[in-house]
Amino acid sequence: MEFITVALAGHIGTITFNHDLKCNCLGRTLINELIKGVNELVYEQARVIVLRAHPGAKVWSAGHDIGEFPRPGRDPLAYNDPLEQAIRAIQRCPRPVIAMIEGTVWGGACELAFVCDILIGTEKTSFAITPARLGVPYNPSGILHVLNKLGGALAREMFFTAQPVTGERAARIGILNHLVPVAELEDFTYALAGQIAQNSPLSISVIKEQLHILSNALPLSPETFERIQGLRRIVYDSQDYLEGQKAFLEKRPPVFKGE
Ligand code: LCV
Repeated sequence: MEFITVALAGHIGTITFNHDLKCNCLGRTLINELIKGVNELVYEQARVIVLRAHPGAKVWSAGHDIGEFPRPGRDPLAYNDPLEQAIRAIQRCPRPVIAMIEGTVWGGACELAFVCDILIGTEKTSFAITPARLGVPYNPSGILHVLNKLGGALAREMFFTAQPVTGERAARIGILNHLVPVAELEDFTYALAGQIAQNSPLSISVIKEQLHILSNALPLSPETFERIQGLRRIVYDSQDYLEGQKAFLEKRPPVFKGE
């Protein structure tokens, strides 16, 4: 595979992002390989999967590949978008996925990390939720994942400011399960993975699926869903939606006009 590596030691699988040149951004190729790697490890009887970047990585993942945003006027995070497929693959994986996070996490990569079962970080970890910086409306399932993880107050702050939350604060408010020194991150993560691997994989897979079903058991009327979609269309039909991506690719601050 080109943009990830997959390894299995005993019952502990590891998937490592391997696209440092592009800050491990979540493009179609990397995501297809990630999903394939998860399926391979489950087939090979992994009982827990660690999702990580290379040791010393400055960026764990820079989120959706901005160069792959869909054409203007198309839903930027539609159901079959590769990023959405990756998020569902992690949620539906019958094995616990531990996000071992050294480095910064941006945009949709925050959501990908948030749907992992356990998050372990260091003082070099940070999370920045960036749709507002790019002119993107995000999407209902993603907002629900963030709400479930952060609660309303912090979700609003992170969506509206698009500013990073440090690892220390992330641990204090419960985004991270554990904050450990960089030098201890690997040992700590794999020791915890070892504890999981000793337990019943069948019991864990059924408990994980129940947690997933119940955390998404929010009934939405068709009318409510249609209203949300109408609101999102206003944004991805806008000039601001184009400006966000254009500014990033031209390496300049965006100039949003609210239209
Ligand atoms: C493509 C990239 C990216 C990238 N895509 O290094 O949440 S939503 O709704 O917005 C969702 C749709 C989403 O996830 O959108 C993407 C959100 N991500 C971001 O806003 C982060 C964008 N990236 C950055 O702000 C910087 O790259 C960081 C802070 C991650 C790293 O900065 P640093 O100065 O260390 P560069 O910016 O120079 O990036 C190195 C290379 O990676 C590419 C970037 O274009 C550059 O490529 P070139 O060397 O060809 O110029 N890159 C980084 N992020 N998301 N490409």
